[in-house]
Amino acid sequence: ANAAAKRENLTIDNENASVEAKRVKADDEDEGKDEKVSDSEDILSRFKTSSVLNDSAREKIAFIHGKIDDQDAVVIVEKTPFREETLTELLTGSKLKLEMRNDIYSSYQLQAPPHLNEIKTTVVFPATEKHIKRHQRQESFLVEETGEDYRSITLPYIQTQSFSLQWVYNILEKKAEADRIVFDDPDPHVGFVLLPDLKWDQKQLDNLYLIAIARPRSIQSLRDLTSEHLPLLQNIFQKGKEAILQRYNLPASQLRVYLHYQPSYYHLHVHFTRLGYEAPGCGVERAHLLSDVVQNLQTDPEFYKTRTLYFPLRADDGLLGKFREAGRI
Ligand code: GTA
Repeated sequence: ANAAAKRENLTIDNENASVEAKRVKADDEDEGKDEKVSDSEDILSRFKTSSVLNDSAREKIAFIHGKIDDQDAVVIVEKTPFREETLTELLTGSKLKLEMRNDIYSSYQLQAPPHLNEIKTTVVFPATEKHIKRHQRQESFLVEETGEDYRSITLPYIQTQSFSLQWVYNILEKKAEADRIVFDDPDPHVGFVLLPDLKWDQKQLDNLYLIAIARPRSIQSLRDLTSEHLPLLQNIFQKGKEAILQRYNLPASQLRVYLHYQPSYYHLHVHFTRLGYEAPGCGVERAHLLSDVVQNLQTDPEFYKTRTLYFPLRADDGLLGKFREAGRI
């Protein structure tokens, strides 16, 4: 295709905190011509499904493993929340197919126009074995990790087995997602980049999800934090909250700000999610509130180096195998 790639540039209107989507053309050579041209739009036409790794009727999400040109891929499809500002159009502008009627009750299949019936889709391609495994439905086990376990079991494992951080460096170096950045503090010691998380389509604030990626590259996780990092953490907390208030008109009292332990990606980052939204991984067994982390480090500079931390690991996680081999579970 000779046409240019397009991207969705979503902006939030501060005044009424409603989200407004604006289509921006990266190259306007083909104005008004072919809509289906960028990589992301035709990559799935070559997708051959191998298996459904996991799905949830309640969350309306499915994780699918397949191949694209004989290479592994993972596709995540997720039905998105309703948007208040399009509900009227959805009800008045759709076709209704009657399923049953009984007295004052009736049920229908509503056939919505395509622009009100979008499915958020994430493609991981080429995907590694680890990407495929981590989306598979599986039992989890709670692990108890002492500071010594971290040094002797976890650290050697994550040094060899972690996901690539290329996407993180691309963001920090503005090689990817530069147009999505909400706030950027360039300071090499306390700076960070705040931007929408991959999981958020930015269409509504109900499931707001941003991540703040720290500029220093040497902090892998909560375990590396000491009181020396308090200025960085406080800067992320303060400026992150201010940027979200300014851009989305959401006060700090509406936010859940936390770190994961274990994270999937071992480069320090902080999750900012809407309080009312049950984001994946926001449970007590994995999320550590940033305000607690700050207080713990103020009380004990070595808190996270010495304390026993608890977290769930999936049955086929290699790290769980290492804890088993060491007789720690
Ligand atoms: N902006 O390229 C990226 C990108 N990547 C590769 C990851 N993230 C990205 N954000 C941007 N661009 O919140 C985000 C992730 C995550 C954060 C890393 O960075 O979405 P973490 O290291 O603590 O890892 O945080 P976490 O939270 O475990 O991430 P993971 O494993 O991706 O998600 C946890 C659970 O969420 C999964 O088990 C699954 O149930 C669910 N999930 C995963 N991906 C999706 C998805 N695309 N849509 C919906 N649910 C998903």
